Amino acid sequence: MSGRSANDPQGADERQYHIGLRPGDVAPAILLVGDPKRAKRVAEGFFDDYGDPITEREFVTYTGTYRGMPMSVMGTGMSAANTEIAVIELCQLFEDASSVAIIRAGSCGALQANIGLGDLVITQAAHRLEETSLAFVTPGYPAVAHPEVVLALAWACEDTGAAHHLGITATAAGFYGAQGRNIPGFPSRVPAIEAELQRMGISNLEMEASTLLTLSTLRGFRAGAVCAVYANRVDNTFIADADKSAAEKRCIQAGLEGLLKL
Ligand code: R1P
Repeated sequence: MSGRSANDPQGADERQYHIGLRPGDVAPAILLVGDPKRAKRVAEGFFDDYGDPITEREFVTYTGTYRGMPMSVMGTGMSAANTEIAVIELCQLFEDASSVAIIRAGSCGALQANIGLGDLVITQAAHRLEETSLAFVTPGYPAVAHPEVVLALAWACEDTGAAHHLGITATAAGFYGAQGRNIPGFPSRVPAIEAELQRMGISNLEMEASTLLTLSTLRGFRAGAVCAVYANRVDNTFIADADKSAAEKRCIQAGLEGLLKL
């Protein structure tokens, strides 16, 4: 036997099993992004300096400084399940969870006509349509962004002039069926979900925020999310490639400036 625990299978060197990180490898100010290549773009395009990336499976982490403040960026890959692993293992790296702040800088689809392609949506709370958080809390449990993170992100957007909206984010369990997308041969069982969410006043739809926010409340760290709008589900439009990179940059900058203000 290895002496390792099945419940928490970190290595003897204290390296977390899936994310490959040890205490001291990451700063307590963390930007989470879905796309691992976005993590690279954050380090290369925004950090003052940074060390070699640490990679394990699909998780990739860079640690450096942003405008003099130690920060890390982790690419988690997509989904609530990946977010659960990333957040729980990241929390094992810190003795005092209250010192940790995590902001997700993601992409999303807008559910309201007044939210334009390339705008940013700052999550105030999330509607939990994923199942990962149900393993921790009951269906009615609120997934709420920390108010200091919401204010920091809104302030960051004001500072940088990024068009932004505050609202409720729905977090789905998948990209196609769970978000009502009908692909030939793969009919969604919930084809009207975007119209229903729109009627409920929900701003945007993505796949990670509610898991992050639920776990943040449980563990006691500050968390929030800001997403760039790549699609609008009301008029069925998708951002042009030429505009996508600029929208991603605005989102990353909002997230990093938000962390700076916390
Ligand atoms: C789907 O294309 C992915 O993009 C969105 C969704 O939440 C999902 O992860 O976020 P990211 O761009 O951060 O990955």
